[in-house]
Amino acid sequence: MSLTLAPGVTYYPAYLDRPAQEDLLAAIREITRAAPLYTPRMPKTGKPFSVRMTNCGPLGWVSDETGYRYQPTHPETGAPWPEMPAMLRAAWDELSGYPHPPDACLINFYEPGARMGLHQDKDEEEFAAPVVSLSLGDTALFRYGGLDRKDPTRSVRLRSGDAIVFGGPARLIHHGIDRLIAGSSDLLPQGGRLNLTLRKVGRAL
Ligand SMILES: O=C(O)CCC(=O)C(=O)O
Ligand SMILES: [Mn+2]
Repeated sequence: MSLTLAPGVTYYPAYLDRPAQEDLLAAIREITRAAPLYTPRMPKTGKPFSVRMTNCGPLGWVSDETGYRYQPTHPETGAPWPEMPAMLRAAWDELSGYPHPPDACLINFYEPGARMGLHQDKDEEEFAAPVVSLSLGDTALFRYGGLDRKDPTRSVRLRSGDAIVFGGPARLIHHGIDRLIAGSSDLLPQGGRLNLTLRKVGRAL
């Protein structure tokens, strides 16, 4: 089942059932053993993000004082990012409508008080591919607006197992996470939320 929230924004409530969420969580735990969550910093100011991050796949999104970018290695360990689990590739194939594999999966970990300000995903070269996002753990208030930062916004609650895809006319919409709803899921024993965003970074040949 899917709902079109706006042109190019498709929401798939309960896309992953509980066993699939548990499998994905196990795969993420393995990834974080090889590529630990780290605290990114804002370009220029160096202010730490409240969200911790890691990546899997050939490329990973990182942020530090020098800027935002994709790179093939973990910023702290220097090791290549772990492989993307097959179930993420399967989700991309099912949801993206795009004929090439993703080359990056950003993994965001939100502790109960973490948030993510309104932003656009625009560090990729290939905007013909959508962004496919999966949520695990506590429900989050996802805010989305338009191409202009000042456009009106709406919000949707992303629950554990939900998927949301934004592409086509919505590929560059502003979006962010206002807050988590504490205690809304028992998937993560300590609470909090994981979000995975699959992206095609480089141009397809
Ligand atoms: O956590 C989310 O649902 C959104 C994450 C996001 O927008 C990003 O990582 O660029
Ligand atoms: Mn984003």
